[in-house]
Amino acid sequence: MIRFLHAADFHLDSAFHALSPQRAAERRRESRELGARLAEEALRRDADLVLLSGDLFDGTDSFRETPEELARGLGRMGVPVFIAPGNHDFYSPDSPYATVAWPENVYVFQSSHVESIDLPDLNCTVHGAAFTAPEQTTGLLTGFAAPADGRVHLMTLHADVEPSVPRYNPVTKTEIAASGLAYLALGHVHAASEPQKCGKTLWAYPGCTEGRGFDELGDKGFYFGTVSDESAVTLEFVPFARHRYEILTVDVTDQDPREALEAALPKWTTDDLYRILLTGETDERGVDLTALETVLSGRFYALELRDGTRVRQDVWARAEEDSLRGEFLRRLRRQYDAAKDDGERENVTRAVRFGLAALDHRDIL
Ligand SMILES: [Mn+2]
Repeated sequence: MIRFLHAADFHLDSAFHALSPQRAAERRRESRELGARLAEEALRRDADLVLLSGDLFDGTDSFRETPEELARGLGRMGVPVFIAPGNHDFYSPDSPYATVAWPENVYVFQSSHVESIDLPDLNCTVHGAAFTAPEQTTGLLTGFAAPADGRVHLMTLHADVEPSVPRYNPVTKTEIAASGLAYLALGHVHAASEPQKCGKTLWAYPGCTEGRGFDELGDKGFYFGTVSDESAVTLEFVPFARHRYEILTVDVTDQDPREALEAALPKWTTDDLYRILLTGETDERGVDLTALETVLSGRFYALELRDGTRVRQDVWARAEEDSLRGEFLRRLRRQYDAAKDDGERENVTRAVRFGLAALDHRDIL
């Protein structure tokens, strides 16, 4: 039996634009420890080989320490490691794959033709190919068929399965079924896919190892797999991200916003980045986002609060009053009813709150 670790899309040295400069620098520093952390996992799980399916670096101009640090980590694994460069980290003479000294156990595919490396001790052949430019419009798997030689055949590729536009190594399910591979280890899609079968070939995307924004939510990690001598594959998803991005919507109607929010949160959030949207109805004072943020921010790695609440119906009810307040509410009610979208309604809601606060000589939140 062969035990393998399959990971992809590290995107090391990503800019993390949405974070504070301090947090962004911290996350880039942390991300450089990924190789060492993965090595620990590979050793602890007794992996026989490691498949890395591209986009390990976010760009071709990464800091020099980043690939050096990754090379050191992968060297510590002590087992064969195969890298198939992707569109962000395509192989070229200037790429870190060519300019950094990679340890002997690391094999980087360099050409846009499938190469095959035999591992006789494991009765296994590992196939792979590289992006050599930011785009690869023809499929690298096209025409490939592993020989029926009794060996276990694995492949690592950065690829897009049945894409609408063929820019990133388009691969068809028919080609996967015809490949004769036991496992096709893919990279490129940042959400982990379920293991899928085409013919006798299992394939999967492990997704990225760390989310980088609110479009990459929840657990991120890698696949750990086994292949039997008969080429039967099992896969286990291993959550591995240091920080998760989560979006939470909390209805604060008739509740203290802080209590409603705390009730909706899981226990451990200190390592995670949260976007919390408050919805529902509030009185004319609305929600004090700044105060909420002050008391809660320590519970998160980063917190972003958004106010999507509406003013309660009984606030509008006073539009009937024959007073400045009534006149003000009547005018805004007309604007609210005529609003074309949520954004406009939010603006009117804000105007109601500010206006009523001014009329009552209250401080606005
Ligand atoms: Mn990619």
